[in-house]
Amino acid sequence: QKDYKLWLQYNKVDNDNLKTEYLSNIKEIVSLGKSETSQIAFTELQSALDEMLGKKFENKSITTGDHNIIIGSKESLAPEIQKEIGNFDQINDEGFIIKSISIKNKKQLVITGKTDIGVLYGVYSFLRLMQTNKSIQNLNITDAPKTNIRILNHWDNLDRTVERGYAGFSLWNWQKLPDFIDQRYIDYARANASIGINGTVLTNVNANALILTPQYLEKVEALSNVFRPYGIKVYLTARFSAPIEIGGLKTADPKDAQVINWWKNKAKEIYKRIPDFGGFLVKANSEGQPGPQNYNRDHVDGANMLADAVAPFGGVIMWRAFVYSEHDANDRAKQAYAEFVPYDGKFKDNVIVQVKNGAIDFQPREPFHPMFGAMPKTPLMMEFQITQEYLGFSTHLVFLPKLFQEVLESDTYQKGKGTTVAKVIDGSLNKTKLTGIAGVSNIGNDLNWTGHPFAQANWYGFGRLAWNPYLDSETIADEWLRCTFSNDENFIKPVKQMMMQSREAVVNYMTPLGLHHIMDTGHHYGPGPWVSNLSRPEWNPVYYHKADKNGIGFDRSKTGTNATAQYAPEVEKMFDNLETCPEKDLLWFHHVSWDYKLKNGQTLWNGLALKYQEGVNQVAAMQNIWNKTQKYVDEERFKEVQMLLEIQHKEAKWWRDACLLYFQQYSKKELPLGVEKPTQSLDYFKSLKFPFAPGN
Ligand code: BDP
Repeated sequence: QKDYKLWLQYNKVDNDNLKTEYLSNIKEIVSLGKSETSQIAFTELQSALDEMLGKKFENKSITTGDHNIIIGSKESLAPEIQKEIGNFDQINDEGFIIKSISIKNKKQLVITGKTDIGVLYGVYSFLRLMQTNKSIQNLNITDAPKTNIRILNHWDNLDRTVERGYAGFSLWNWQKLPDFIDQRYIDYARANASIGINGTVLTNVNANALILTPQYLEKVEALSNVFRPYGIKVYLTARFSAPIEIGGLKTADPKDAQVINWWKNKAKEIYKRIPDFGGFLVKANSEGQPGPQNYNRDHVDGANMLADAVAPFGGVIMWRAFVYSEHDANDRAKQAYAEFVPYDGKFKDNVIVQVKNGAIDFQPREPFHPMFGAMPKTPLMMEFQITQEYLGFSTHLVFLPKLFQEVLESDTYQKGKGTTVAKVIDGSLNKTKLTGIAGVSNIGNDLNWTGHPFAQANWYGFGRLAWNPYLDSETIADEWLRCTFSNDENFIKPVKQMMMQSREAVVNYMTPLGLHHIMDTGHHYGPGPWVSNLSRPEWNPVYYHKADKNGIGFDRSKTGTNATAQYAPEVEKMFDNLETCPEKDLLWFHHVSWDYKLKNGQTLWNGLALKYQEGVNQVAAMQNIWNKTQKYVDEERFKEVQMLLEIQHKEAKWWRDACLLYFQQYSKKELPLGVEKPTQSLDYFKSLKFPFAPGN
């Protein structure tokens, strides 16, 4: 099945000139490495070339003729080849060099790196060139990842349900592990390696301590053995109260000697099985999860205690900053910053604080999190959400790298103009040694992995941006389309355009002009701006939009909660001032009247209504584009995407109508010309219930 193969389709090269070029440049393959990883690299190259060029190459151990591909790590290369490659110091341990060289007047193409993993990444990169129909003559490519930890966070439970998962059940079959190794584990590792992902947290942040018992660790060990040759380390979530739940202790106080000892021994036990175990991801004192504060200790105490336990083995602690308390609900957006920034410089070296891209929670659009750039003495890692919890699940086509790029490019101004979030994340700004990007996975056991065929692009794009946070999302879309579907320009151009506009479309039909968190209760599926009855105020949509007869929006400026003061002065000023606050963030930072004049001269009410309509129109335009692609796409994926876009269009209208009818109660104004009239009543929309929405 095509969509199972993801972006590794290796379609036949049907351009004759190109095929001739490829074949004349690849006469033989010489693979020098001996490791399992080297074997994987060779096999990948061999089978990909077979599929693309219809020729099966054997592994020749020596080079006699010219125009061979030589793959192997630095130390496996003959000295004269090493010399031709030049400076290996330009790359780190995971980097690679692809270079056309001349040895004794014979042209050769070398794919090398300092390690076999680097070579494997080089092979995937080389194959991507061919998959995107690029020339392979005279190559000289040096590339290395800009972050250390490029990791998927699986919110997978031990019963195989996936929190916020919309692509079926968890891949991990704990019941059959460790003895049964599903082919899927191998395919998963290969797909990740092909985009440079080097870590996976197997379990949900809302953790279950059972995973740390010997019975489960044996299963984790089996998975880590599968992933290792692909350069992927396994990590687990640590439930802070595990010493009580599975250790029989009376407390989990991080300053208690027995507790400290328990974690030390647990770490020892894990590393005995899994010598390259990555470490722990921890959600503590957040949304009811246990943590150090239960014992009047703080995040530093908790994180450092665990850090000490894994430090002797080279492990890291990824400590999440996603915290907000019901006792201080005046502005949830301010709480993580308020709680964590005072801890700057207090964490151990092997702790990295994991921060969501925005201060609320994975909305279709959020301004960048004010913590980025504000903790110069603490490694911060990015947490993006690949699964579309608030963006239409796996039903809506939304190309997320556009969102990711917007965040990474945001200028924090923390060290003057140009101090972008990307520079915080890759460590270049503050010379941070430990760096990383996490993505909450959208993968499940659906045949196509991600539910929506285009959601594969979000997994792909996440990996590419984790490798290089400066990549352009349009380049990523282009690559992905070519590798996944076709190189035909008549297909690429319009479909790329469809992907590129899909992010703005979802913002427009769900939460335009800075609105946020108005999704329905619990499952976050569909509109629920009216919801006001949840026990914690900051769980209710009304808390976020604050619509009343005077207007709409959350005043976070200095006349309101003053959340803007958490940004650097330049950014604070920009957001604070109505004149300079970007309209895309308007209602995030300001409560403005229904008659407020937007830059295009429309009143806020009319502008808002027109944005909702624009979102619907954009989805219709996406449908138009897709409907013309039939001849470039296999029947199955064509139809799937077509049906999904049809649902997306229906649901975009649902969002528009439900939200506008609801807000209209306050604005008391007619819908402007150009906005379609709702065909249902507000009561109808309110009556819709989704008790079985997935991923809850
Ligand atoms: C929210 C999700 C919830 C997660 C939480 C988290 O609704 O399921 O547990 O974030 O990130 O987005 O911890």
